[in-house]
Amino acid sequence: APASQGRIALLGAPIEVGASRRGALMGPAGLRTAGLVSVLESLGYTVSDHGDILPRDLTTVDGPAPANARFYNEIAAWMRALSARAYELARSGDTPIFLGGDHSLSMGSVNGVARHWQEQGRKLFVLWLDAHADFNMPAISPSGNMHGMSSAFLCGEAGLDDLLGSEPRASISHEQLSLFGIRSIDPLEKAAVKARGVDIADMRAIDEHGVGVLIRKVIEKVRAANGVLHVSFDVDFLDPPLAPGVGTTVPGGATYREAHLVMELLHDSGLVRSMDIVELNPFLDDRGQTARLAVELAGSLFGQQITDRQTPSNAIGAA
Ligand code: EXY
Ligand code: MN
Ligand code: MN
Ligand code: MN
Repeated sequence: APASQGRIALLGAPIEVGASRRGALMGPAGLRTAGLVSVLESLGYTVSDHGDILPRDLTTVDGPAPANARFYNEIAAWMRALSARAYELARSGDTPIFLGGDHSLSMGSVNGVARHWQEQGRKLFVLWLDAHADFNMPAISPSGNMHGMSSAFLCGEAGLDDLLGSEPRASISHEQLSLFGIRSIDPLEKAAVKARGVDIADMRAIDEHGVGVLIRKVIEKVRAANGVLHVSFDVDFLDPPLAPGVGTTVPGGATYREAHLVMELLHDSGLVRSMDIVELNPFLDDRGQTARLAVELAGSLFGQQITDRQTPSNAIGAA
């Protein structure tokens, strides 16, 4: 194995009530079964698996819930616990990977990680690899499903203001969010993304320019601000035939090589400090193929190379 690369901490969050279909609670187990720990160890990391946060560990929330936010109280309880754990893991110096569970979990994981970096005087940028923008809020969501609200919540959009209770809310500006791979967006959500000027690489832009150019733009933005990067990877970013194990497939997603190249370039940037892997639904998967691809892609994000030819000469930041 290569020389020590540092420490990675895994934390599972088997939450599924943010989505409309059940089964994402099996996601953390699916990722472990597909070999996540051994892939990361083979790359030279020391991996500590902190297991899953469990419903019995949560402090009950039973206040009044905002309208059109399904399972608000349950999700609030998850997010308070997750934000606190994410903050502690980031502060320990480990690189945390949060295993979902549906995408609502990022409201807690990213908030906690961002709080840590804010204390260090570094801005946390968030790359949202997803078929969806997840930029709804209760006032505009067509479904009330909270996994469709997480990126907007993180940017401080109004409507879920007490979600984190006494857990400090990190401030992430719209400029720190990059949506990537988007191909399904609701009408009012589209207007909101546009009004806020959120940076968005939709699938048409990817078709026109290629993922290499567009990911380098994200990397340049982070580097110019002396920031660090969190990668929030929704497996529905991938094209459905490659990744059937997700409740919200949308045609026309990232190909196998596009997805790997995104991860390889992000690795070479040296800016990635944390990751979510979300929306894997093993109940819908085909013989583990989606789980295995998600693990492969995590491998590329953390340094797996085809020919061990590290940092192509044309990559951003190449010596
Ligand atoms: N935009 C739709 C909604 O808000 O209901 C669908 C959201 C699906 C979200 C998935 C996790 O990325
Ligand atoms: Mn999502
Ligand atoms: Mn999605
Ligand atoms: Mn703004």
